[in-house]
Amino acid sequence: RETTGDIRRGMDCADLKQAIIDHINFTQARLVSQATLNDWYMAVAYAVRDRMLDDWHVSLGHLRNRSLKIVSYLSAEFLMGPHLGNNLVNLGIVESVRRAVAELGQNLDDLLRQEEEPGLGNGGLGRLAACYLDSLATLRVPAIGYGIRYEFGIFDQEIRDGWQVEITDKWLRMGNPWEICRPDISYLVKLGGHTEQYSDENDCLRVRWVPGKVIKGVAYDTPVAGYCSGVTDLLRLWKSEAVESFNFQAFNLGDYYRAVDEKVSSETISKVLYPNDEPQIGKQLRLAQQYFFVSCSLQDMLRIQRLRGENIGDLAGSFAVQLNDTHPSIAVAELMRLLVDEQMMEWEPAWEITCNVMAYTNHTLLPEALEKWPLPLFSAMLPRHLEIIFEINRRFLDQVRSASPGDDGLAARLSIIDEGGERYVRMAHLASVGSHAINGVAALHTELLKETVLKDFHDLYPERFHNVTNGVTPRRWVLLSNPALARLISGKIGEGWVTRPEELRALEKFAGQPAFQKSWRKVKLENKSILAAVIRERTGIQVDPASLFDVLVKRIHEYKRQHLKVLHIITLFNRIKADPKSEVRSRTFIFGGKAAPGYHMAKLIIKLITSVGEVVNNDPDVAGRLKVVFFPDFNVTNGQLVYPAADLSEQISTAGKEASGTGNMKFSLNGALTIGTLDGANVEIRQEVGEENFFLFGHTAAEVQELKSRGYDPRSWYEGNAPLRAVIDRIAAGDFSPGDRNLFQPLVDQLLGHDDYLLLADYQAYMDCQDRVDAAFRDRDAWTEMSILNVARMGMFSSDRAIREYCENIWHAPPIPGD
Ligand code: 26R
Repeated sequence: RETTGDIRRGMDCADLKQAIIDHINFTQARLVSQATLNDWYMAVAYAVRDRMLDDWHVSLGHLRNRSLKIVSYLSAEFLMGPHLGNNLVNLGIVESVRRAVAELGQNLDDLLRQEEEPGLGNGGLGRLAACYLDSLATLRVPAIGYGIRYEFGIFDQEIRDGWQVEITDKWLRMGNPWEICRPDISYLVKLGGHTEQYSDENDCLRVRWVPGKVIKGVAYDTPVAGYCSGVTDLLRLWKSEAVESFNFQAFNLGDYYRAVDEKVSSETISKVLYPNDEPQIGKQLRLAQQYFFVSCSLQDMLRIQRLRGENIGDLAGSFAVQLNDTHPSIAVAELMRLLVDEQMMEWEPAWEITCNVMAYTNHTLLPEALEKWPLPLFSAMLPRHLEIIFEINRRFLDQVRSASPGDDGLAARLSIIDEGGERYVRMAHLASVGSHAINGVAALHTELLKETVLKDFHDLYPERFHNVTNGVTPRRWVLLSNPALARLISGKIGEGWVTRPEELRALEKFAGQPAFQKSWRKVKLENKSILAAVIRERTGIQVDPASLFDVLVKRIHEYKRQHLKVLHIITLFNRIKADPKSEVRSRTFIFGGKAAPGYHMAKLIIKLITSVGEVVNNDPDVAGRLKVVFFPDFNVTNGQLVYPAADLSEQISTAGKEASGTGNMKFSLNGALTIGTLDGANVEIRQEVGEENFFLFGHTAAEVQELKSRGYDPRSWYEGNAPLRAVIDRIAAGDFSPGDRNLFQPLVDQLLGHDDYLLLADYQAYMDCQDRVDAAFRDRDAWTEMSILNVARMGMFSSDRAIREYCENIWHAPPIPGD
């Protein structure tokens, strides 16, 4: 058929084909006959992007609509995952593009695999930001995600000799068809130097910041399409560059190489993502990154405010700024600086605006993860901000003291400055003082936040505290990643669940139906076969799709207790070795996740997993009944393969340690049953799906506290439990480390000496619970019914629900009317 001639917008198969060929010829500058797979991918990506632009322009136009509030989501991380598949889903053009591509002799799935995912995040926090952008656009809320365009994202993981090896993530190598560079949208950012006082024309005393260095931030924009919503929001990431003019002096003096050095050091700021899942370290560059993207973003908001024709004084009516953890919390001081030093506003109105604009989300209670910056480092880089923070703190502590006279302990505990020894700026305190709303990310986490880390703030400002339990987008995590399940569900109850997941409840009445159960199992088995093939290809390990797929994928951390899972595996191994004929059910244990490069214990845990796998997988007595797989390079792309193939989801962190978890939601939404502790969002998942459909074990957060306060002694748990002793002794004896029997000694020492995360105390409960899992899996119909009920009752964990709560309770941001 003829094309309609609309090569940029047309949705007919013929239009799409023409558009793709056009991009091969004129964007990739290739003849179709010479085009590589990457050329095809790029051409399809550009053709799809073209089709997002009309909506985008309309949506960007709404940023000027004074009756709409703009959500400004400030995050050092956005773990977006591959764009092409998601955009096809959200635009509703998967099938038409698949056909067009096929008629051009290409396979869409091959092209989808060609995309290198933008891994601009570590894990949960960055992926949450990505799910939230999807929901904001789907719910038609005007929003801008502001962050950093890292040239190198989270490292790629390879496994060599059972150890993790980090490889630089050169994701931009082949170009990025989804971003649009906006050289005209750029801001100057100052660093270092000193401050001076001066009198303005009204004889008012003011402060001027004379920087030691100035860099430039350039906007790179990526469209974020809502699911069939007509709204496309904006992800704006900043790249750091040298300011051309700044070092002209050096250049003129003939110091050409110094000028080039300047350029290199300026570009360093947005060069690489920090693997921040490790205890905070005094990394100067990281503070520079945070300040850099926050300053660009706030300057951009002030520009938009002017474009809207509104006063800077009304900023809080135009923007709701969400601080995704403390990483962007320097925004509190930076907005004060912009308002007071540059907009010449008085302190009090500036402070009122700042507090009304800002809101802060806390994502972790782990003390070692709470950001604090040594004063000398801070003042060397941000001298003016330190003065502003001192002033914020002075006024704040005056209030505290007048409310609780004489309580110096309280003032010291609340102070933004930690003065107990070496002095630090406590970023969580800065964020809490400067925000009108503070929230945790799951019910339990918010309660613990109020009782522990932010207790004094809660006593002071109880009305500021909210809970918003995390959510995940059912578009990427079901429609895109598990199309077979999506089809099965929609065939039964229609497609409304994609935006109204409470409709999944309608599945409940089919949960016991044999024919439906059979189709359900077939989908799961197909997903498992697909994963099995990939496992074979990437690890050489052959696994049986009929076995129970028992999956633990997440960042590697002691608190997440991947090694507790290893203790389980070795326990089963010991049962077999003690009696090769003993009945041990067939299971495939799948691990995945990255360890922070400097976190030695986490890396040793990976080595333990692969080493145990080496022994178990090849043991003649085991005879293939147990298989241990470490799936390398767990990321969004691989997650899309793994979650749909799981039978059992492992959520086994020490109670009180995992703020929420979001992988737990992805698994359950894809029909896996959960074995887990009462931690993070597990608590609410269990409530929703029903306790009879959830495998619970372990000490509660309160019991953990209690145990520790009474003086926890791991050795007594070890000595009192024979199977546990046998497991630990086997590791300590070097049974899994031939040639180096001391390899795992640090791990054994940690467990027997401190066991900070109470593995030994939870060991027996975990084993018993796993035995119940085995028994349950034997009854296939009952298991399938539980699986269906899990999916049917997971509606509340859609990120749409979470975003609605933020909009109503925290941002007061309505959707764009119409449609
Ligand atoms: C030191 C340490 C263990 C550490 C952990 C985590 C350091 C830094 C982090 C990053 C934090 C901020 C983070 O990513 N938190 C995760 O946020 C997710 C989204 O809210 C939660 O689901 C998850 O439970 C939490 O760990």
